[in-house]
Amino acid sequence: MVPETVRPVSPALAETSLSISEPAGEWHPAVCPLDCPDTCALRVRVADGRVVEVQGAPNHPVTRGHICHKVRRFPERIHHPERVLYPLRRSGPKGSGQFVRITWDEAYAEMVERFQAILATAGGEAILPYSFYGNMGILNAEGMDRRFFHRLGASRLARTICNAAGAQGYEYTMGGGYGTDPEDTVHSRLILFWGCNAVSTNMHQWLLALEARKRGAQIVVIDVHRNRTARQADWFLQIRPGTDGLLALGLMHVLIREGWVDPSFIAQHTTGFAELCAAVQPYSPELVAAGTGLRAEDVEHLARLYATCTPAFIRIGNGLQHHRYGGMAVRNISCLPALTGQWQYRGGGAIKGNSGYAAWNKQALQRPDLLPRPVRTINMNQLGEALLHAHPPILALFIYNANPAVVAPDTARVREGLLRPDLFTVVHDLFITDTARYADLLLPATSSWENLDLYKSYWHLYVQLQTPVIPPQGEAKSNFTLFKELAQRMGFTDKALQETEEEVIRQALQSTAPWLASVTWERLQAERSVKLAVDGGPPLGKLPTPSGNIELSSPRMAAAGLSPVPTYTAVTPPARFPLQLLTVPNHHFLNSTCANVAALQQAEGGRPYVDLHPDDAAARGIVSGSAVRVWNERAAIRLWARVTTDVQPGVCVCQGLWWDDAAQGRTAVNALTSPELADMGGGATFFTTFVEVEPLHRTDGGWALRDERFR
Ligand SMILES: Nc1nc2c(c(=O)[nH]1)N[C@H]1C(S)=C(S)[C@@H](COP(=O)(O)OP(=O)(O)OC[C@H]3O[C@@H](n4cnc5c(=O)[nH]c(N)nc54)[C@H](O)[C@@H]3O)O[C@H]1N2
Ligand SMILES: Nc1nc2c(c(=O)[nH]1)N[C@H]1C(S)=C(S)[C@@H](COP(=O)(O)OP(=O)(O)OC[C@H]3O[C@@H](n4cnc5c(=O)[nH]c(N)nc54)[C@H](O)[C@@H]3O)O[C@H]1N2
Ligand code: SF4
Ligand SMILES: [Mo]
Repeated sequence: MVPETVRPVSPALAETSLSISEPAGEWHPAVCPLDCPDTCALRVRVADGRVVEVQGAPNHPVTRGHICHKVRRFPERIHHPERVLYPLRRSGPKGSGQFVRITWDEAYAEMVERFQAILATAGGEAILPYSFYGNMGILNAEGMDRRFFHRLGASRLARTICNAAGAQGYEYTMGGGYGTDPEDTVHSRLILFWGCNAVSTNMHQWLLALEARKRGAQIVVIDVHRNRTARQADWFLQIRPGTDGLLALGLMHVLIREGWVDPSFIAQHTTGFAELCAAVQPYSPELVAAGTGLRAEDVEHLARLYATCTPAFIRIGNGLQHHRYGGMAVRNISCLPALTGQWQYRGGGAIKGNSGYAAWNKQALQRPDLLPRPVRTINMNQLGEALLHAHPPILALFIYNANPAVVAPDTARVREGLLRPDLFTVVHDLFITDTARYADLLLPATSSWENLDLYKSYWHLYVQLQTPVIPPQGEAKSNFTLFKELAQRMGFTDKALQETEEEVIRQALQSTAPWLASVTWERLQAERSVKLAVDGGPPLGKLPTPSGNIELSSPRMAAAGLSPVPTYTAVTPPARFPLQLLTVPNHHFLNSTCANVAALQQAEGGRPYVDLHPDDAAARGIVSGSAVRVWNERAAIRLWARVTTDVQPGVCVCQGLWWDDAAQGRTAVNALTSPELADMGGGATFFTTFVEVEPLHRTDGGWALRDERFR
């Protein structure tokens, strides 16, 4: 199949670099498809049908020619020798990764037969789609796939693994994903990176902060470990994990006590200020210091900075909400800009996520009306439990855009579920990931640059169009094409399952959201990147909260059984597992994507490390560079120790979602993480995980791993 349109780059994004000899090939505009807030505008050079070079689009107002190492290395990923190029059927035991090549006809026939048998005997709910945002394009991540599974009557999936708790916490206050225009943050005078490792995870926000710093801004980082961002901050506050909600209460306490609030903004744009004042009254800096591990004077000083450096901007990261009470932590922080009226100033305010503005017409895009009857919803954070114990049982699992055997919490249980002999598992991916190893059918996926798609960012305010720059590799198919063809084979005749990419995009753009008014198919074709019509940030007075205002006290929270005003709940480690394990993203992978690119593995030190404080290491006889066993009630895994004061006593940090490595006897770190749900939104609590660590010694029989003691 030849892509619909393979066009050279438009002049606006092309701006050829001044190299002495012109490199071979043609530049094409592209969009970074990864689940990263920056959603960069790219230009990619294609020579002899292969992507050979990737650069940031020089003229894009946010990308401005800069991109990360991961995506510079994308040619290696796209043309990786291990890419899956043909449909495969399992030929060995589940999990073995042994497959034989089959045709698409055979693959479709098998899926149709299995799905129809399940529909006839158990009903559609016995089929579960499992997907996330391996590719952020709406057609491939939440378009034709959703239509297909709705029509099938499959169980629905609550896609909660990333930001569900924090997004809900923010939503209670602000009504949705409405924050500051990041381009305005060059005007900020104080930038707080709060649980956000922007240097690695949101590099253009970091570049904007550097520009603000040149104009006099201060950069403050609040994090549990000295990450790459903290190293470059003007002030780094090292906080105990999961205590951010308490710090926010302390800041509000000081702001209100000192009268450092904006009464007219509060009166005009908020509700519940009196209730908030009563709620924060007990949280003195001394009390907050005791819980957060900070000093009382630091709490006072931060409050003073926040009150006096206007505009002040808070980048609320994802890290602080991957905790048991992560929803409330974000809820508390999201009240701060309202107290000092920061939303009035260009460069003031906060960003948790900006997805609210590009509000596609979701009904038109995903067509939930195709569901033949109401069905259950399964929380993706509890995939293991669902595969092992759901009633009625899940008989077929269809995984795409995701790698749950590595990224989901409690992967030992996920894998136990994937081993079920009676489970029919289809995986659609570009690689034989750890998840794909368990597939009965493994289908080859195109990379995003082989497809047409539409992208928004959950941080900046541009909507971008991708047209294919290379043809589908091998026999790979996009998610869009796969589900459309599968629908046809299933005998579904609905028009919604036959539409073209352009038709679906046009429908998604038929939205009542005013910010999308500027975005049309025609403009996207001509300009590639179109800015949303956001005028000065959140729609104050017309927020989609019940009152239309910023809700400092939220009746909806009370109705949901939560405290209507900011509050804090402490979590204490169990005596048996005294170390809190934070398994955070690393610099060179994107979740588990890119973890199979050798150069990027090397850049991360070649293997996964666990950072331990010298006191914790000494107490356990652990030295830097040695193999250690990290375990809890769920699993035991091997990692390598790095002894460093970048972490606090009682905390260990392991960066990056590495795949299994049989040679090193290593399993993915999520075997250890908690499948408990957060306080809000059914969110994940990866970081409320407690472990013990001990040295591992090489024995004649290999590494001594004594799992059986603890299982
Ligand atoms: N290089 C790279 N970039 C990425 C990703 C990646 O894997 N690699 N992943 C992408 C995705 S899907 C997402 S959601 C974003 C996530 O990116 P961020 O929003 O930056 O969130 P995290 O990296 O999960 O965590 C950020 C920081 O929070 C800290 N943290 C953990 N617990 C706490 C706490 O209790 N309090 C405080 N204050 N800090 C805490 C962690 O130590 C970490 O340094 O990044 C995206 N970009
Ligand atoms: N311990 C711990 N676990 C975490 C996190 C953490 O911080 N700590 N972070 C969590 C977060 S924030 C997130 S968002 C999740 C991310 O979890 P996932 O969304 O599962 O992310 P990836 O690991 O990047 O896996 C995406 C997969 O999609 C595939 N893919 C890419 N493009 C396409 C396509 O067009 N079609 C198909 N069919 N497949 C495609 C890729 O090859 C890759 O295997 O992980 C979560 N897991
Ligand atoms: S991963 Fe993020 S920073 Fe890197 S190119 Fe993609 S959008 Fe840009
Ligand atoms: Mo995420």
